[in-house]
Parts: sequence; structure tokens; C-alpha cells
Amino acid sequence: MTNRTCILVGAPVDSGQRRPGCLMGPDAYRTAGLARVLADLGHKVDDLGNLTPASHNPDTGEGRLHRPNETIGWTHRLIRTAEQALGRGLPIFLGGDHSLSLGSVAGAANHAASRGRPLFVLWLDAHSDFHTPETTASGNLHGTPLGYVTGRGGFGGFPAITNPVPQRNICIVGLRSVDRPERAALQDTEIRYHDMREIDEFGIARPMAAFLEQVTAQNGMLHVSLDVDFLDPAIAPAVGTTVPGGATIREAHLVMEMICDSGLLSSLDLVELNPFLDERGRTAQLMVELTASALGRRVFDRPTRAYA
Ligand code: 6HN
Ligand code: MN
Ligand code: MN
Ligand code: MN
Repeated sequence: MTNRTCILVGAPVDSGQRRPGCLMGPDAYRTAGLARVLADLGHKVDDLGNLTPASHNPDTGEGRLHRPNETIGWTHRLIRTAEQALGRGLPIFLGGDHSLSLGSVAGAANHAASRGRPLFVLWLDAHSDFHTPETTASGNLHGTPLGYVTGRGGFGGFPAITNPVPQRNICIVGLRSVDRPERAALQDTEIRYHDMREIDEFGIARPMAAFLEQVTAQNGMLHVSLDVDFLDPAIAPAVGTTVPGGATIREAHLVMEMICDSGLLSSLDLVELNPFLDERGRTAQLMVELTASALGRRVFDRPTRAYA
């Protein structure tokens, strides 16, 4: 693959859920050697350090939502950062919980629109994260980024969505925990979603190939959002929302290798890592290895398959 400028964006967002620890994520990725791994693959690496949220009203602790104002501050900051970083390279957002994607994806959508290209979003997650502040039962905003970026209502106080991501440009892979209101809403959309049962039965390559083909056909930009809980908790324990029955190491690498081969990747989120829950850094390490696969690490230079 061609060499890229990888822009590491530390986003220690911890306001989207209630279990402390995601704020240590960016430093865990650095400790696990992310910059060195990318440099060894021939990429230029520019680490912006850790961001802070834009100024926001204090959270009062009242209301159904957990720390909405802090998440609003993060969303402002991350929209701007994504827009700027995409102008000069491939931003990798080091989370932080998944509420960081309200900003990273909205910013990527603005950037794509400024280039006259459609944005596509691949959501690798046990959950669909399609709530709105009105439908969430937990009040945790990490369950809402896909609701926000598609322009669902109810996000009063958040930056207005100027370029909603079209439903048919979104593909969710790895689902095994979908709340009832999300399920009802999702089934009513053009979002493509693939649960673990489908992956068990038909493999993970099929939906990936179909989606990537569509992105290529429309000359799209591709944002990938990788939630640690996409992976099976046996291999990736460092996440607050473990759901058994997730992707295997090889399934996850294959997804990343296919993304790399497509040449389409324009921005990436690494989210929900909670290093406080990790075992000797193994989850952080695995996330770094998966990022390496997305950016060109291979066993061989050329595919070994010869069965066409
Ligand atoms: N994530 N659907 C649950 C909720 O609280 O809304 C879980 C959300 C998980 C969020 O995986 O990023
Ligand atoms: Mn927290
Ligand atoms: Mn999840
Ligand atoms: Mn998620």
C-alpha cells in the first residue's frame, strides 16, 4: 500500500458512559507501540497528543443523560479536529469511549462533502449505537453516535449536523446486543447490518466485500469505527460492555486486511478500550496489531491464494 501520513489524535473521552478508565486509552495505545508499528510499515506518523473538550457548561448531574455537556464539548472539538486532520492525512482517533465518534464521524462527513465525495461508515461493534437522547434507557451517550450522524432528532445542544451520513452508506458488522428501540428503528432504515449469526453462517468476508465494492463504485471516503467489544471478550477483555460471542482474532484481522486492500480507508476510530480492565496490555496490543493490518502489515507481499 502507499505510504500515508497517519495523524494520531488522542481523545480521552470518558463522558459517554459511567465506568471510569477509557480516558487512559490513548496512552495505552502509545505504550503498546502504535507509532512505531506504523512507522515500521513505512508511514509518516504525527501524534497530536491528547485533546481536551471545547469549553462547555458544567454538567449538573440532573436529567436522564450522563454528562451531556462534556460530550457536547468533545463533539465540537472533534468535529474541527477531524475536518483539519483529514485535509492532510489519515486521522486515527485514539479513544476514549464511543461518544467520540459523534465528532469524528460528523467532521469526516463535513470533509467529504467539501471534496464533493460521499462518506461511508463501517461500524465494527457488538452494539448498533443508534439511540437518540430520547430513546436511550441508560442515558449513556456512547450508545448514540450513529443516531447523531445520520441526523436523527433529539440532539438539542449538540452541534447541528450539516452533512448527515446517508443510511445506505453505513454498514454495521458484529451485532449481538441491540436494544428494543434501536432494533425497531434500525429495521426501518437502509443501514446495512450484519449480526454474529450471519457471520457464523456465511463468514465475515462476504458482507465486507459487498460493502467495500459499493464504496469503490461511488468513489467514497471510508471512515472505520472499531469498538473493542466487536472482538470476543476472551481475546479483548478491556472494555466495559463485554458481550460474549464476538469476532475472533482472524475474523478481525481479515476485516482490516480487506479494508487495507481496498485502498479506501480515510479515517479510523479506536474506541472503548478501558486499560484499567486489561490483562497485561493484551487488548491494547491486539488493537494496535489490527491497526497494523488495516495499514499494510502482511505475511507476504503478494497474496498467496492461487485458486481463482
Ligand atoms: N457502545 N445499547 C446500550 C446503551 O446503553 O445504550 C449499550 C451501548 C454500548 C455503546 O458499545 O459503544
Ligand atoms: Mn466515565
Ligand atoms: Mn459496543
Ligand atoms: Mn460502540
